[in-house]
Amino acid sequence: MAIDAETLDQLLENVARFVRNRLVPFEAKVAEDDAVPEDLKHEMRELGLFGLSIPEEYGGLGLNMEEEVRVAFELGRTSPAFRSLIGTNNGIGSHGLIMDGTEAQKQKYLPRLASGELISSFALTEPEAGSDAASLRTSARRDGDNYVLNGTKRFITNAPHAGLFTIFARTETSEPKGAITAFLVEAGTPGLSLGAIDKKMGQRGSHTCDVILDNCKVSSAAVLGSKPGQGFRTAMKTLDRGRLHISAVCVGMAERLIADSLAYAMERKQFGQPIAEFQLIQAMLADSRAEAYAARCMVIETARAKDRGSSVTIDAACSKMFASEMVGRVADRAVQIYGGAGYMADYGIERFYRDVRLFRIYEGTTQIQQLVIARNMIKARKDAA
Ligand code: COS
Repeated sequence: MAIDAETLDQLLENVARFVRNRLVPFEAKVAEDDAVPEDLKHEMRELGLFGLSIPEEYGGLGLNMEEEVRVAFELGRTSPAFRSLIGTNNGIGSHGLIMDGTEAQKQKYLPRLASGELISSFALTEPEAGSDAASLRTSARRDGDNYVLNGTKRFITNAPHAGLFTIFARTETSEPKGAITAFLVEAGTPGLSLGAIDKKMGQRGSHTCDVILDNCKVSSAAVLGSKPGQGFRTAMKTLDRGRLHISAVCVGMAERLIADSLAYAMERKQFGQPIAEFQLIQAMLADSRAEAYAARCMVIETARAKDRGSSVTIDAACSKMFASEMVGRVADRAVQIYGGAGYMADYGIERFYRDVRLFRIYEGTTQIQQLVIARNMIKARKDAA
């Protein structure tokens, strides 16, 4: 469902102001403390940021995809740790439930996810199943009306804060991919425990850890959508959407880095003039601007196609591949424009340079996006023949 243009403009303005006035000043502190302050989390809840894409009937803002990516452009303009906090509730942690959950499951969890009272986590990746998600080994053994889960999930975003996990596990059937089932498992369920918080290259303030399942017993009511064997499709559909959201965050981050680089280049003088007057600096600014604009157009266009009900598997993968690689180049040029200052922690540019590296890896590496794009092109051609 879409909101009216005036409400959207107001929301975008509020988010932009919040990012500028409340989040940007805390970027360095969040990285240093490796934590988002509680009062900022509270303000994010007040703004409705945890429920951007959750339908209104469950307490969210009910944004459609285009509206959501426009908000993500704004949220992208600061440290990704802030966006990451609300990212799972708006994306991979809630959309499996929205698309495939039963009405009872939606009623039970979505309102609390929308308000931010509950944080969600999407537990697909395992030590031996990253890109090859279908090879996951976590098992779900039927035991009367229950399932008993065993296995380890790795690098699970927001797991240390999560109240609700979507756990993908293999139920016993003969077909390998068809045997994967998604379970809604609440934190505190006996047999579910967490590993230590991972130490990462960047994105400090956003946390990941292992989720360990040791004879974790859940009732069959925990099967997402109630029908076992649908989990892999749910995961793939969820990632289609998540990839588009991440692409929008990459665009916002690139735009921030370009604005900072431009301001610095106009301020910094060498050889008697601002370095922005030098054509070699201008070339870097122009390349970054053009690439960020291209990514913005891709994201908007794909979001509109999704809102029209078209399949966007290829275009979401194209957007994720292009936007995440693009922001890596933009961050690299930003360090170069800042020169020595770009390498120094005080200026924050090196922090963003480390932060953006993750965009090319999570929710499917660039290589997985290439594979998704090409395979689906071939499939479409075969289907048409
Ligand atoms: N939407 C709906 N269904 C989809 C789909 C999508 N986007 N993509 C695949 N499926 C379905 C297929 O139609 C197929 O169903 P059928 O068996 O009924 O035909 C099934 O899922 C298996 O698909 P496929 O054979 O393509 O699976 P593969 O194991 O060969 O490859 C990739 C799937 C590599 C694309 C998948 O494993 C993947 O995305 N890996 C990356 C995982 C990832 O992003 N991890 C990041 C961590 S999560 S934050």
